[in-house]
Amino acid sequence: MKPPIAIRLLPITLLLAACTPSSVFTPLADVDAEKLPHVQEALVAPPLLPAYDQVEKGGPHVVEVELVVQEKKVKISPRATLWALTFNGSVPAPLIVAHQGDYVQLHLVNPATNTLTHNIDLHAATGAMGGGDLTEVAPGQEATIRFRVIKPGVFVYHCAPGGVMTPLHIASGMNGAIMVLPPNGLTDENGHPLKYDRAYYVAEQDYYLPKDEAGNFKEYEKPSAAFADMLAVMRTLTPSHLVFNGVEGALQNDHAMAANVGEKVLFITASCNIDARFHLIGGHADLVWQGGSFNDKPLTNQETWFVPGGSAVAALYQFREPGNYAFVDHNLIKAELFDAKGTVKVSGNWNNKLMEQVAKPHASN
Ligand SMILES: [Cu+2]
Repeated sequence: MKPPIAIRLLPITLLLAACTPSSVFTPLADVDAEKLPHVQEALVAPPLLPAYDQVEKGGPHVVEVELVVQEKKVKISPRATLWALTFNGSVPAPLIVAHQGDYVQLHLVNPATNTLTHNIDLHAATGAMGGGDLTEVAPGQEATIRFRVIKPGVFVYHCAPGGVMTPLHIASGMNGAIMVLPPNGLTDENGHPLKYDRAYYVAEQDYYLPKDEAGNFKEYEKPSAAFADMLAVMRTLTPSHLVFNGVEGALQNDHAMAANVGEKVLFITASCNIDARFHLIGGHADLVWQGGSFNDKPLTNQETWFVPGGSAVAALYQFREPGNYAFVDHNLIKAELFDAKGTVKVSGNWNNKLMEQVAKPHASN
């Protein structure tokens, strides 16, 4: 006797279910945020990342982070000082790391010594204004939001007080990024688990500093005193400064990023406002998660990767040769006439099988 039709179709149904990829529209398993374990993540200044696990242990969690707004004068080049608006004192602001399905509980503090109202719009958060409306804090106030990170990838965050204040605050340094790893870590272009050896967060920053009649960059008594002049410069869409990680030379010489031959290095590259194109001179991006999504298969062997303003992109490279690698915006006018560049200092043994000097420079016959 034949089994009922429903039972005969069951194996096919199960097979189809197993083969159907989960959709971006499939909600994550429901959890009670009140009952999840909390972990405190101590944020650090870029290009470094806080301590975290690439593969989540016993998740999901509530990842607690604190951002304290600091309005402070920063010398961004030998001739220019800016009233930087910062989260935790650095430009860019710290990179936050969580895993898909976690909650991020963010405590935003605006000390009474500050002069302006600030908030935070997180591109990794879901809901109108990205948390901006829920976190608006005047000097002397603080607020906390908790949001679930439902999409894996890299995302920027920034201050967004509204109107022209938003680009003014972003172009004064008030932006950072979040990396939301898949719970089981990254996967390569073939879908295999991928571990990396170290990671750096590099962001391009555009500034619009006004000059006086003598051609010197102006200084102001407080941040808001600069805004009318800054807006006039911003209207030209021509930055006065373009730098990696906040100030000229932030990632060069003694501040170069370190790596060893053989290591796989993940670069979280970002630009909150202006389009950027990252290039590692003498290397490549073995893998690029273009657009920032870790759900998507990474592109392979990219020479230069594009980072549209208002986004972050992750790229991974395994260094095969030692040396000082220039890491640039390959609009080389931005790299060399401005300072949109850094250095990766790679230690190890040179491999002649990859490149060697066959004849030293000598006079031609
Ligand atoms: Cu702000």
